[in-house]
Amino acid sequence: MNAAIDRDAIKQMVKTAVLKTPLVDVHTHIFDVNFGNLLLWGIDDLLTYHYLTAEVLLAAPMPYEKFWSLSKEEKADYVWHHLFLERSPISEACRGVVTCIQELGFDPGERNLKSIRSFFRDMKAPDYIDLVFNKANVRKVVMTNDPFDDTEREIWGREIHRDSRFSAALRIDRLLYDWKYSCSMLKSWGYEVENGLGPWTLREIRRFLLDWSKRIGPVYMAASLPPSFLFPEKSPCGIIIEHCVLPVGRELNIPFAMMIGVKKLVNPDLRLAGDSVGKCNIGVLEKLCSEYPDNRFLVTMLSRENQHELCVTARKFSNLMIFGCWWFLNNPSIIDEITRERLELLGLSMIPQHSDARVLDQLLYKWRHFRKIIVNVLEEKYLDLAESGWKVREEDVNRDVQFLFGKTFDKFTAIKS
Ligand code: HDL
Ligand code: ZN
Repeated sequence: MNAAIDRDAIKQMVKTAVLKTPLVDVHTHIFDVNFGNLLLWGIDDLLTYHYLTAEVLLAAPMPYEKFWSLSKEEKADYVWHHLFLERSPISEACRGVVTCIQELGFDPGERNLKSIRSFFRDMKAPDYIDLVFNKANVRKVVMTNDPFDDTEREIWGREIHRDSRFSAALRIDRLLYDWKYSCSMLKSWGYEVENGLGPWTLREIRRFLLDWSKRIGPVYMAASLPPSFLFPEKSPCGIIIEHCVLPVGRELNIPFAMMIGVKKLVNPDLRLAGDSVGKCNIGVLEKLCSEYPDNRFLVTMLSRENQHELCVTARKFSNLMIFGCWWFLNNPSIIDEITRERLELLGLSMIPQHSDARVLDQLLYKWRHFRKIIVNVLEEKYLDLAESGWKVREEDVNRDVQFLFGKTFDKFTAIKS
């Protein structure tokens, strides 16, 4: 007869393990202090996050060019007034700001934006990075590094002392999807490339990828891809992936991170907030994983409708690792659903979440909100195990959470943990 299950003890093990395990955030848009103003932080950057831009222009429409002409503080005031004071901040992006304010020791109930702003006036970026990483219990983040961004490229050209908490990722969207532009840029940087993507040009693109990999030491190469992404394809994207990205990935032993399903700028007037979502063809992933067994693929998909088939596909290929509840999926109701189906179909062989943080402070809320959800889901899974007679031990739960919170990623990207 099974010993009585100590349900409270199991719940406590899970909660403790999830809260105390420092995690790796495998995809963000934040930068270490070398990158100056590219690192966004503080209440006004939080309030002008593009998710909130979209939401405030629903609640309180104004002509786009008028909104974009406002200063950052004026935009933040507009968001605060219409989304926090005129109505409850009930959306996930609004709730996130409230959580950040609370995490920083303020009483959000006072609704006092002025006093929160004064806190940031004396704060310095290096100190705030330490504060946020410690409070969010994050041990490492992966940046998004775009060689075609002029500001970023200039900084990488300097002798910089890297912060080991910030890993690099080589982001190649523009190489794949704006070949005319990126061809001209590569030419200006001394690569002998032609529009025609002949053998010599492909060799030079590989040299470009290798040069940048040497410069920034990426843990993966990454690109966001549209719902219509097909492979193989006689397009610049398809040709460059086949003849440049995949060979370089094998040579450097780093994965290609494909973030699939974004429909760029369905409303261009919203700028960064103007992208939308579409379901993609999972067969493309089956083909890539099966035909390139020596490449590894980190994959996240934007459409909720792709999630179950993505889980099933991840069961078929050990060179495929799925990650995160990306962007429009990063909401409690969907995170709960996706995390359950991933644990049920993949066990611990998946990376449950990334923050996609664009503002440093967002690590505070995105991870607090996610930890709350995965505690509930894991409690249920371990209690189910216990009811089947398995002895749930604290050291096992700690080990499992370490897998989910970074060890699996480090192993898949061949990084020493
Ligand atoms: O392409 C990406 O990396 C996306 O995450 C976009 O940056 C998007 O704008 C975003 O911030 N999503 O959370
Ligand atoms: Zn992103």
